Amino acid sequence: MASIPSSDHQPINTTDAWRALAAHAATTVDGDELDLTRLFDTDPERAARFTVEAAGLYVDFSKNLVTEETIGLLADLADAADVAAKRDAMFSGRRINTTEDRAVLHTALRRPATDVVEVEGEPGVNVVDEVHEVLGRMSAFANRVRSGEWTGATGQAIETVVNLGIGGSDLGPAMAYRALRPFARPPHSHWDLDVRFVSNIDPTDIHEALLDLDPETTMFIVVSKTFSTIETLTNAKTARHWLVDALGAEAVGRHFVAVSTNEERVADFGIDTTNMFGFWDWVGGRYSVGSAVGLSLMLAIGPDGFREFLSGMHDVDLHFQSAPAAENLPMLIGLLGIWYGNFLGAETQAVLPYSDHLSRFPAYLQQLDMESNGKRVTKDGRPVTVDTGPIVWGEPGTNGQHAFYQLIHQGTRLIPADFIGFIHPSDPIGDHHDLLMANFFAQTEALAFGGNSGSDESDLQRAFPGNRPTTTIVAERLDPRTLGALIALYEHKVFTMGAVWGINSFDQFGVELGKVLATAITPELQSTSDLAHDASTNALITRYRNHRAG
Ligand code: G6Q
Repeated sequence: MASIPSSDHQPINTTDAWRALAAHAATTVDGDELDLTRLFDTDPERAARFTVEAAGLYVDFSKNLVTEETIGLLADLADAADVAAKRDAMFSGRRINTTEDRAVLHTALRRPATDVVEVEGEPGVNVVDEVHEVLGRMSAFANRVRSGEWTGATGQAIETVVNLGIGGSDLGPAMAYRALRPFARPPHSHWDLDVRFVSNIDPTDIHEALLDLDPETTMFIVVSKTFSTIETLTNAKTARHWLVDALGAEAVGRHFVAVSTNEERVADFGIDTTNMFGFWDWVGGRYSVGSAVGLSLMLAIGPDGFREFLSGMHDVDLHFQSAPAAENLPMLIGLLGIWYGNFLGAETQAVLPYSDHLSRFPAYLQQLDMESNGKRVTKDGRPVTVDTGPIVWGEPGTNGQHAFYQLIHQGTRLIPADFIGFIHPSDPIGDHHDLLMANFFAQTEALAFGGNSGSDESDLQRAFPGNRPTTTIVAERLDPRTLGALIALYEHKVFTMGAVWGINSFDQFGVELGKVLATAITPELQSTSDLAHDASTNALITRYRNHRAG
């Protein structure tokens, strides 16, 4: 097992770097030195100096509440926490997920075939070879389905793919499919391969997904790392009944494939393991969209599109590994998160994509960030001494503008926000895109510089104080490569923050608790046995039982 870096044995807030930032925060806030209007007025070069471009992403940090000194001190903090050494340990296959004794190698999923990476303690096994072997099988399969060569049991081509998975086995491909739908038409075909995602155990989810589908042209991908998740297995059983009722049991092999690390359970479920695509324990669920978990995405956008998506991730991996902290996009975004969360009192982080295709991106980042850094114990088992992961939330613009932006503009809380926009529209129609982007630029301007300030009371109601921090991320267009880059940007942002706090960003015991608790209550709902919960839970279950029976 990888040893815990010595920097993690010292509480981060007792380091000189942390104290220097605390002192800097006190003087700059009290001295009103973080006033964006003044910072821009006194430094005509500010926009240029606080903008970094890498991997196709143009990121303007200048509307953040920072000076060059702040960035220098944050870089010192990254040094004190050994972020670069921890990053290198992750990329090289060290078992940095110490509670589960696992390597963390989602970055190996997007490496070129010529690279070599071995998991610590497993010499001689190049995981990159294994990755490319599975990618090759996925590509061959995707080509067969997309060309119509793979047929269902009655000889018809597949027109709809239903992904059955939850959490990390759903959010990544669901978000990415929504983002890249304009790239989803198989060449020479007359139909768009429709991909649907069923995750919730609520029967409505699968009911509505199957309502208008034809079993003869439908394929199910059961995605579960463990192949023991109750939601996914329940949905998979329901889907199998639906198919078998229509086409008979012998049809299952043509209509079901699996993505999992657990071959035995896949076989027990009745899926032919030649139609199974594997991945590895060193790929965490929320980091798995670049593995076979992304099979539904590959079926939609094709193997070439999927490889572009992986290349975008790899571009950011290389940048994260090589750029100095002050020019390193994921590190900067992560360190700004530390600045706002730990020194300026922000509790949340908004993510506001100006693209309807990114409507699931905030939810995706919510899992990535909150499941990774929602931790209260450091890697060496002591309670943390500072606040950790922020609450991540957001909605696409301009919808959010007509809803919650009020609070960001005029509320009492500090809400740092990332704005994400594109030069070219995914779906060019009239002047929609210019109108969208006019709002995008106007919002960050108003948040930074405010307006309408007056002195009498009615003016105050209408005044916008400004000085609300934003980071603006602009890319040419939302294509597979750009989406890959955006995902890796945030993965490594989350890594950076976890590394500074000295926590393990790669386990998720909180998620696992939910799986255990519900399993205990399910039989109680279907019996009249005595209940031994707290009084509230007993009363709720009893009411449910009585009213269900009624
Ligand atoms: C992700 C989490 C969690 C997980 C789901 C599904 O990092 O661990 O969201 O992905 O609980 O698990 P399975 O893939 O094992 O079904």
